[in-house]
Amino acid sequence: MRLYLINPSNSLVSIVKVRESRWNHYRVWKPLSLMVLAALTPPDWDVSIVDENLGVPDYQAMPQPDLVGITAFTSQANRAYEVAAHFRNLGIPVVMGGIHATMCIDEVMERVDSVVTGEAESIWPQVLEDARQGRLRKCYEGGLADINDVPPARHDLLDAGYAFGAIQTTRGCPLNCSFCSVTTFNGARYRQRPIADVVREFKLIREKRVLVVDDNLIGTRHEHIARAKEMFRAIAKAKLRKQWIGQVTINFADDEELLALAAKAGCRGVFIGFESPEPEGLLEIGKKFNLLNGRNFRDSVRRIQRHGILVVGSFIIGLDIDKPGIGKRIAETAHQYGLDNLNVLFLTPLPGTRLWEQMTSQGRIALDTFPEDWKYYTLTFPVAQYKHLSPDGSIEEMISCDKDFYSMSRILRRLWCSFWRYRKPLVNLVSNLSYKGNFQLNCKAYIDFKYYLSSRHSCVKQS
Ligand code: B12
Ligand code: SF4
Repeated sequence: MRLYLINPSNSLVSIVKVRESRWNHYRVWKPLSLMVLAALTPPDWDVSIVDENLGVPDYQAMPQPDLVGITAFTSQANRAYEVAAHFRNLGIPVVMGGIHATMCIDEVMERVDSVVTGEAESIWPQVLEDARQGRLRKCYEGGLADINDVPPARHDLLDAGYAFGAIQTTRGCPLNCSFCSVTTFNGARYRQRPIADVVREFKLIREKRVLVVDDNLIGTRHEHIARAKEMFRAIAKAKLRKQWIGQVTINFADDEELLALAAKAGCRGVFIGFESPEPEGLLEIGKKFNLLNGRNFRDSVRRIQRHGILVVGSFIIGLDIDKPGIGKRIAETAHQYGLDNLNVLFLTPLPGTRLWEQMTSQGRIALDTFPEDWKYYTLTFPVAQYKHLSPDGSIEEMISCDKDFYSMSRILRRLWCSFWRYRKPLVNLVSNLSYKGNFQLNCKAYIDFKYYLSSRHSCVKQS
């Protein structure tokens, strides 16, 4: 039995455009979901993973599979349906799972043979057996997996074309920020994989650099942090010689021992959601956590950097409190905090989130022709109606923010600081150039997006 596991592309996502900006080579990440699914697949299946981010293959020329499994974030849903239609026309059954299939079951069910919701560990072998017997059910519910059942991913299946390997050590997040799907999808309980499993899996990764995909690698409570320390000790002891980056909450900065252990274990960069320069903004999206203990963000960022760890900060444009000028304000705040990189996104109501409920009930979803419009749900387009910012206005804010933070003079200043602080100017240069390159790609995409918006409006007026 031959199985294809497919990660669909979205040409509007700039970070996978390697030809247009070669720095993106460092930002095309492996689809870990499919590597885990492959690991859950019995050995008598011949499994191939197709990552369309590396190029769309000629499916016609490939041997016909017996089953196709597709994963999709919401932004990939359109392409997922195109791929599904291609194989279904050939009479090959298609199963779709992942975050979009879980949040939009009815839409997906109309376009594939079978939908798998939630985490797949407990249910995937059953799906395969049913497919083998030709009795696939319309829907399977995976729910939340027992974290001990997460197998080491099949790192051998995608072993070329990526600068980074990928691994997951925890699932779930208790914070439930209004715009984020993680708490709904992976649950509020923070589940940690056994440390021995993590170390064993790390050893299977061939790449020297690794993305730890956890939404919050260290967790929020005392016992979470204790486990993170234990894991970092074990990774350091195993002498894996990997350099890795991960996502954490700002409390990472509060514990010198934690920082030292992370650095010793190979941590070279962290991604932190600051979300808004204003306390009112954090309250609006339900991220009070960042406000605890009257934190000084600049000091927190410095403490992390002192351990040779780069800090990438994420902010959102489009909150109800955001007024014209927010772009410059974010750039200035990021500069004051001393961030190495800044990643700014538009507030986007993703299906299944509290924000989605709120904006739907207020009639504020601007791009609502689904499934076509899902391709704009990349967080890089203003898809909702923002309180004080028009679509054009919000794009202008984004441009002014990026222009300011990624001006050559600011980049050179950051390089200089990074040289003096932790002797890593090269990593800093690559990441800054990658963001700068994507800013230029995004500007082109905004022009097409504005054209799309105006043609939609004229269609609405005519009808
Ligand atoms: C790593 C990551 C990325 C990587 C992607 C790597 C890759 N190629 O997959 C990068 C950084 C590139 C990325 C980009 C984006 N991401 Co992202 N990302 C994540 C993150 C943190 C982890 C995903 C992961 O690897 N998990 C580990 C695997 C093992 O779990 P899993 O993917 O859930 O897979 C399990 C199940 O879902 C299921 N499953 C999955 N697929 C399939 C398929 C079949 C057939 C079956 C049966 C089962 C199944 O089985 C798996 C095992 O249990 C998630 C958060 C999260 N917790 O999921 C956000 C998340 C998926 N990202 C999100 C978003 C919004 C984006 C972006 C649109 C915007 C952005 N800038 O962040 C872009 C879009 C990229 C695109 N191509 O369109 C949202 C998606 C919400 C949604 N409704 O779409 C999430 C949920 C975070 C959030 N804030 O809500 N992301
Ligand atoms: S944004 Fe981060 S902290 Fe907030 S719910 Fe999502 S994963 Fe948790």
